[in-house]
Order: sequence, then C-alpha cells, then structure tokens
Amino acid sequence: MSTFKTIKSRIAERGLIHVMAAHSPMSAVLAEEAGFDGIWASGFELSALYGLPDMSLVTMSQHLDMLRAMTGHVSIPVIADIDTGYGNAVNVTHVVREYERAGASAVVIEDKTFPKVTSLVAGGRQELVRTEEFQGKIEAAIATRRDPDFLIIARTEALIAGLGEEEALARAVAYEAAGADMILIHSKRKTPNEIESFARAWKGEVPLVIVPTSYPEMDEKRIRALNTIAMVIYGNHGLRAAVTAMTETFRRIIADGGAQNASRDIVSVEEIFRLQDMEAAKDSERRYLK
Ligand code: SPV
Ligand code: MG
Repeated sequence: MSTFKTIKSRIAERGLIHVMAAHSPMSAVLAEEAGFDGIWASGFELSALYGLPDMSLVTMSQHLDMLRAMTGHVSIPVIADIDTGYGNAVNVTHVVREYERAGASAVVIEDKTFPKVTSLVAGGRQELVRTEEFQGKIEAAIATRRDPDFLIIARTEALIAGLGEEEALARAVAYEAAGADMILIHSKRKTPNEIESFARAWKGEVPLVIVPTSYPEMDEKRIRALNTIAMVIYGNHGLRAAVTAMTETFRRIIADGGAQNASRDIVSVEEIFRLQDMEAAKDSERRYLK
C-alpha cells in the first residue's frame, strides 16, 4: 500500500477529484481502470442490487462485506456511504471503527433520521435530525478514527428536505465546527442553480462534495469555476449503464431465439477471465499443486 494516495493528497494535486459509484469488486475495478480517483460504495446501488429501495433496508454487515471486497480489489480510495450511521452517535463509533478496519478511506454520514428514505425520489419522506444531534455523530466519528487521513464527510440533506439555503448553510457551518473534513451538499433539482448558489455562498474552510445525478450538465468546468467543490461523486451511472446493457442483451436473445447476434456486441469471456485475474490463479496452480 506504499503507493496508495490518500484522498487529501489527490485533492491537493488536482483540486477536484472524480469518484464513481460501485456495487461490487468488478464494477470498482472497471471504475479504477477508467481513471477515476476513488470509489463511492453507494448505498443506493447496493440496495438496488438486492432489488430493494434505498431505505435503510440493506444492513450494515451487508454493506460492509461488499466494501471490504471492493477495497481488496482496487488501489484507489473507497468512500463508504454509511447513510445515517445505522443509529445514533454510539452506533457511529462502532460503524467508523468497522469501516476503517475494512479498508475504507472515508465515510459519508447524512443528517437524516433512521430509517432514511432515498434522496432523489419524488415525494420522499425527508426528515432531518437536530443539528446538535448530528454534531454529536460527527464528533463521535472524529474521536473514533485512528488515521487522521480517514475522512469524516458530513452530508446535509437540508436542500433535499426543502428547508432552503439558509438552513443548509447553517448546518454546514455547524458540521464543520464539529470537525467534519468535508461537507457533502445534495440537491435533487434538475438544474445546477441550487448547488451553484450554495457553493458560492459557502465561506467555510473545508471543501464541498456534490453528487450531480439530477443535474448532469454540471460538468468539470462549471464545478471548478466555483472554487469550493473538491469532490464530485457520480452516484449510480455504472448501475444504470448495466441495467441498460442487460435489458437490451436479454431482449435480443429472446427476440433472436439465441445468442448468435448478442454475443458479438458484449465483452468476451476472456475479458471476464482478465477481470477475475484468472492468470494469477493458473500461476498458483502451476506452482503449488504438486
Ligand atoms: C447513494 O449513491 O447511495 C447516495 C447518493 O447516497 S443518492 O442516491 O443520490 O442519495
Ligand atoms: Mg446513499
């Protein structure tokens, strides 16, 4: 791990880092190979993999197991989406200890009540905990981490809950005061205006994180122009691309009465062998199976 670059050093080098959501070691490897700076261990993607809505139904141990599998396969930082921290500030101490030990480089904790409701759904029930209560969760996380490079990222859902910019800013200020290393500000608006306004108004020391799923025209140039955002998370593009590709391929095989056409347009089995590192397994066979 000596060549492992921390999130902080990546941000110091580049100003802005690009993080892709993954839901499995293979999707994480594909994101690393494509050139992303980090992996977002997304609760939304993992919930969807289980065919479940993202409403605190996937357990911590399910998410932690998948995160551990991912950290074992990539050499870029993995940022854990721990939702609300699976309970109160006491739960957060346990969660942070476990995720750091599993190889995560950061956790993102959001200020919603447990069980949470996914942020982007229309008409979702969005309830926030008191600011002081959430400060306690951040303080618990900071006090628990062992490595100061393990980042505690505080996520406010004030805009998602319709509470307005003033409340979002007040919460972000309070979370920075509690020790948060970065602030994730989420929005479900279809245009970047709400986030751009927040990012311009942000006068804190710590940088911002955004997840521009619902406002994809917010590209790198536009983000850099604001000077306050250091991390952009692409929250679900791998999963959505996989659904598109699987749906199309499955339908074609049914329609064609076989895989004769579909086979030509998907990766070869050899490419899957490469992603599984079959070579290393064959090498081990040659050396050790006596
Ligand atoms: C996730 O990917 O799990 C997130 C981002 O938390 S969102 O789904 O937009 O809430
Ligand atoms: Mg999530």
